[in-house]
Amino acid sequence: MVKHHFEKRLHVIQKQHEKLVHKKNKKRFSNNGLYNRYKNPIITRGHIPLHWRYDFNPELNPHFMESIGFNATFNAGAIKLDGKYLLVVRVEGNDRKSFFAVAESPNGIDNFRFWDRPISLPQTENPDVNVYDMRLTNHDDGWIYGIFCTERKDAGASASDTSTAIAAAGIARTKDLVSWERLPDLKSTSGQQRNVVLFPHFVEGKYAFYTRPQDGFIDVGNGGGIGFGLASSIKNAEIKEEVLVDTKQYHTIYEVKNGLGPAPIKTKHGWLQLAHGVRNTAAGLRYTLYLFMTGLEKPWVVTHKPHGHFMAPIEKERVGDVSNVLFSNGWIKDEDGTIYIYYASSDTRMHVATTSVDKLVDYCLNSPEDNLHSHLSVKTINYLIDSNKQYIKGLDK
Ligand code: M1P
Repeated sequence: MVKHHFEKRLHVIQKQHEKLVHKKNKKRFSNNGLYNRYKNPIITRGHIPLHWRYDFNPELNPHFMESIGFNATFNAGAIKLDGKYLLVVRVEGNDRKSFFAVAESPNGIDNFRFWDRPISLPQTENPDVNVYDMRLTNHDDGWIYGIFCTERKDAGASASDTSTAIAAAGIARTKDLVSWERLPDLKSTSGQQRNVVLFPHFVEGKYAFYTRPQDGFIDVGNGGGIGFGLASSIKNAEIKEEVLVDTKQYHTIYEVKNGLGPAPIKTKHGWLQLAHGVRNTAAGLRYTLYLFMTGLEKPWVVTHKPHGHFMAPIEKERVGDVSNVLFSNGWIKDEDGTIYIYYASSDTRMHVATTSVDKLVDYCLNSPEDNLHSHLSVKTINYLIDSNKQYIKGLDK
């Protein structure tokens, strides 16, 4: 009887799992024409392999109950290797600890399946309490780097303060996403670091990082934002000086904070950059994605920046563990110019949107900037209305 119960549950759960993993995705029509969303999320907690969750021994687990629970799968780094679309997913357990696990797809839009085991990340002498949000960079030096946030309890906090953490950029490198070498955390003078991204090329013979000098206690001027700095060595990476690339600003979508997403994509017009901006609302923080371009020779100088957000949470994306959040730290450019944007909604599940280098460059080059005042926004709209009227009048002639 018990055996029958075990087998029945096992059968149902396996069937459900396989159905979910093999579910085909469907491109949705896009009104803005900038990118296409897809019908289904690509990775959810339901994708976590069953052998990570259930004890398959009926003697030990006669009711076939889940013994290790998972809460969310989000904020994934992305890379294409040997023709496979690979995401290094932030997996969060029911115990609130995040870790990294690779999920692989043959086409980048569906059939994502986790590898056999999560990544066993080597530790430094100061063990991580929590790790999250890895950015992958295929660097000129031949390594694939994973830069991620590592958090530990603030040793200086009072005994009654059980939540203050110190965040730093952890650095690990690999050739295959299976074996990882851990290097010392990034050191910088601007306090804590989150959202750090390694630039793929050497700059002045040094490793170049996009940083986020705004979490810490040291005032970097202009209120902080996305920064950029150089480190002579990666084995002991230290940034002594950061310049600001994109500062947070009053009454914008990045008024409270911003951070770079994935490593930039090179185009002949400049580097495409995807970032998230955070603003406050009465309902809490709102995270949206925005796009800008930096110079080819000076990848720390913004050359084009369309107004406002490029992508914001819609429909079911709006709700989750931390609602009203879109976050992206991974994208892949294919040989034919297709770009796969991997984004998470509300710190809960992963999605994909597809677009192309041409479309994103066109958007960066030709969309109006944020002129920071309502009356100037109206002026920009009127400019488009006028030129449309003139064009349509010309058609009538
Ligand atoms: O909850 C939203 C995001 O909050 C943090 O991002 P940031 O440091 O830019 O504010 C991170 O915890 C991120 O993982 C999370 O998605």
